[in-house]
Amino acid sequence: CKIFGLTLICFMFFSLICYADNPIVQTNYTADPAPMVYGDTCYLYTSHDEDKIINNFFTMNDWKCYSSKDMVNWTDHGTVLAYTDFSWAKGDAWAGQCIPRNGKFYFYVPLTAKSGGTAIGVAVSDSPTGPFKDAIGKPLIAPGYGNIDPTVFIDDDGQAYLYWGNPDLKYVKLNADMVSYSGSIVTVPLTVASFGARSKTDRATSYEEGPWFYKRGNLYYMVFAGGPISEHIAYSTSTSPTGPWTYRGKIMPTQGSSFTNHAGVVDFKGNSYFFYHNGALPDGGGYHRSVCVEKFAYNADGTFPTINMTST
Ligand code: FUB
Repeated sequence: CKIFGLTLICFMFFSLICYADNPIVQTNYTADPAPMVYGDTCYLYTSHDEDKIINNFFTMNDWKCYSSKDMVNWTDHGTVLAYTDFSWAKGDAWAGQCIPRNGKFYFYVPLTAKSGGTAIGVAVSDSPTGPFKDAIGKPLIAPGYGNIDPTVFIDDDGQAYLYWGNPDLKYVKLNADMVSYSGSIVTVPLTVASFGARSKTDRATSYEEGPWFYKRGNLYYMVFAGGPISEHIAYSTSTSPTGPWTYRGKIMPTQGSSFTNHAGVVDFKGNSYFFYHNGALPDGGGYHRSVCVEKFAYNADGTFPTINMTST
């Protein structure tokens, strides 16, 4: 009985610790969470804010990977890709997303090109934990303006889509090889009906950046960071992977000390999880961010509940 009592107290204690364990990563500043469910594991790819901030801006050189089988205990797989792995890039390892296809793992990442402008590269690996290497030796999306924050999704019919961008939201249809695309780049019409009204006139809608594209049932979701800054997270839905989109409202209000936020959403082992970032670690803030996760349940009609940060 005494042992049982002790066990019960220990269980309650550790349960409390485990579920209060935001930020997920407390050994590095991490941002831009991109969860990927593969088999019985949730992999979490993050960008990485360096400890030393240069010129009061993002100082970001590489991407990290973590994994969990229970959303409580996480394994650190270290750095799995860096801007230096792309011969054509000169820095700015910002928000990426990885996806499995045919036994390989394709990691789409934005970079600043040596020739100038932002571009999207694709790296490939035989393992979700890398090592990843540049798949094509050149940008997948050529250098231009605002080519950041790629999100990738493969539809039930096998067609893969890559969306990205700030201030525009763009997409292409990827070929089955996942390292090339067909057709031209499409710019999504940013209307208030599709992406919500903005409280300032600097942009047409609340869409700012950080799209996260996926499908649940027959509905396509575009979760995104909304402005003006400081960012909140909002979403739109569509019955087609290419829109038109209908604005559905805010998910996570502006909270915490990071002026950006960036979401990733997955279902894993029967539950839904909402990943985001904030400035919750000591010395945290806009250039020292931390990735967090909240378990949530969709409303019966497929809409999101409001999700608040449990640590800021
Ligand atoms: O991490 C750098 C940039 O901040 C990302 O590309 C945006 O989504 C925002 O999180």
